[in-house]
Amino acid sequence: MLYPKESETREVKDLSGVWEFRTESDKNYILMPVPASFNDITQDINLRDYVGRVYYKKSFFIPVYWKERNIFLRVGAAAHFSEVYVNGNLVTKHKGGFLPFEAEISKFVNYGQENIIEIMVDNTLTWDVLPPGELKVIEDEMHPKGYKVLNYYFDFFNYSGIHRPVVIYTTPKVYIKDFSVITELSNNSALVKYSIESEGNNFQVILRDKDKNIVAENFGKSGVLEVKNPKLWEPGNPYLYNLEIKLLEKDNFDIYRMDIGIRTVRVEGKQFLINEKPFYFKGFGKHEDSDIRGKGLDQVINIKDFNLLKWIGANSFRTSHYPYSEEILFLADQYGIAVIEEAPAVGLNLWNRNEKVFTEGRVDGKTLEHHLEIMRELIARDKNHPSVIMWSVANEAATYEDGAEEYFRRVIEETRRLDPTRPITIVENTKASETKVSKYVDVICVNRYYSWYTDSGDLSVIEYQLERDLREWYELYRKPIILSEFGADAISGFHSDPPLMFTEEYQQEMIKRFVGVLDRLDFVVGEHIWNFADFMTKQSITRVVGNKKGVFTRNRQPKMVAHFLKERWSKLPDFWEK
Ligand code: BDP
Repeated sequence: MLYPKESETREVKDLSGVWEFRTESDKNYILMPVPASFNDITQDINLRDYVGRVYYKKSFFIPVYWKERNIFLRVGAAAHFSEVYVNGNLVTKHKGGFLPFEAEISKFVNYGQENIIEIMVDNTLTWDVLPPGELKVIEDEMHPKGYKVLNYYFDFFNYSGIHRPVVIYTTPKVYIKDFSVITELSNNSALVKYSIESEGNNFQVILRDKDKNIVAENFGKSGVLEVKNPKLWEPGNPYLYNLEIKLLEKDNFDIYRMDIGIRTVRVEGKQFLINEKPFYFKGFGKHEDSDIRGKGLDQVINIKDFNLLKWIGANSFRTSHYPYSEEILFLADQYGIAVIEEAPAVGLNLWNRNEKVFTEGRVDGKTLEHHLEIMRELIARDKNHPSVIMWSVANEAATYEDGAEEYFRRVIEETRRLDPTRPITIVENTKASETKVSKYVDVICVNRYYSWYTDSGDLSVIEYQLERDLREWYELYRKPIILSEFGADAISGFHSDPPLMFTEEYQQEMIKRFVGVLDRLDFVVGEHIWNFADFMTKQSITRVVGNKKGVFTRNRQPKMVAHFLKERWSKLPDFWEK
């Protein structure tokens, strides 16, 4: 699926801005920004914690000359179920809150007149959407009749609404629907293998370098571009070429351009190789989360975040726990930050060994169908980004359950079929001996919270427990390991010596001890700290206005440990033979 981009043959009308908005039971509309989560925009607690359907509405105009074109309406993401109406006609529906969807609306619009778009968004979580949840009616003497709660088992606030831009774009009648590139290296040249999806037949494909010089050209619907002495894309040194695709048909002349990178990724033995060099992941699990905006796209925050990643010496992050916006991936391509891209499969765990998750009525065949569909949509959206170097199919699922094995075998197999070029991982928090799934993946990602959730407050256990644990993983699977989460809540401004939990000293000391172990283990190929910044969660007795494991505050200011990491990561190269 192509990102909507302007060219000589395509126009894009961005409907971002102020929309009208109401909840299902409310007749009156209020003003609401798009993109943004609706939760933190007003002073109304009922809207902040609202569960159910909301309606967004806006008017727009379509010029008469667009009659000669195809007109598409595209929603970048809306959480979690959506229906889109144009002038009262249902034009598309979508399930899942973190991927785009679109519809051709040419036959529903009034040319040269006003049009109305309405988007219904429902944020109720069920067991057949990812991430899952369930609306429970509580029937006991402590609660009034009909009292409901939305239960979900993931640790971030269920921000809702239209989170990414809504755009209208045009194409010629016959047009470039999609394309994919795969890059390979041999000696001093690179092969850029491309294939185009279109009803047209005559194409010209041109690859240009940064100075706009043509470096390769071809004419087929699929083919190979050979680049002599290629400049490679890699973390820290992200060279981008521009790929221009032209559909050369008289009435359907179409042009689409995208910056692409030439690079290879593969796993061998203990190593994660980018361009055949052993890469070491330094970075974070992140969130799309910021004050007031919630999960709404904001390029101010996004560019600040990339500047902070560069400042601290990080070279990668994981899109924990869902696919991030396309805008973020374009920035990752440009800044040279490697991305582990994760499916929104989080909360597939009830944290109670007596309650099965992979069972009929919870994570079952319907969930699997949706998960497979999400992998298809995700790979279709992001296959051409050089920054995306691995897929993560889930975070902390109950992979010790019998039902998890067949479920994830299917998800991983489908992911590999769709994209044989990128390694696959699943992020685990089980014991090495208990998971039934890690044998199917290429890289082991493990989350660990020694001295935090277990032996709380006792930093002295870390070295012993972590080393034993990671060695066991390696012994059993012989695959490279990334410590994909570790960290402690630290409330900015809380200090104590000796270090006590929730202080900046404790967070720093914990992280220091963890990375000390990683340095001794040659099969560990990366360290991702949980989390880049403080973020909002649902309210609970273990969360102090959200999760405070950020190395930066929610307002993107450094805590003490940020300076330690900056120092450490500036000395640790991106590529090294451990
Ligand atoms: C891990 C989860 C992450 C949480 C983190 C924590 O993967 O989403 O926010 O723990 O508890 O289990 O801080």
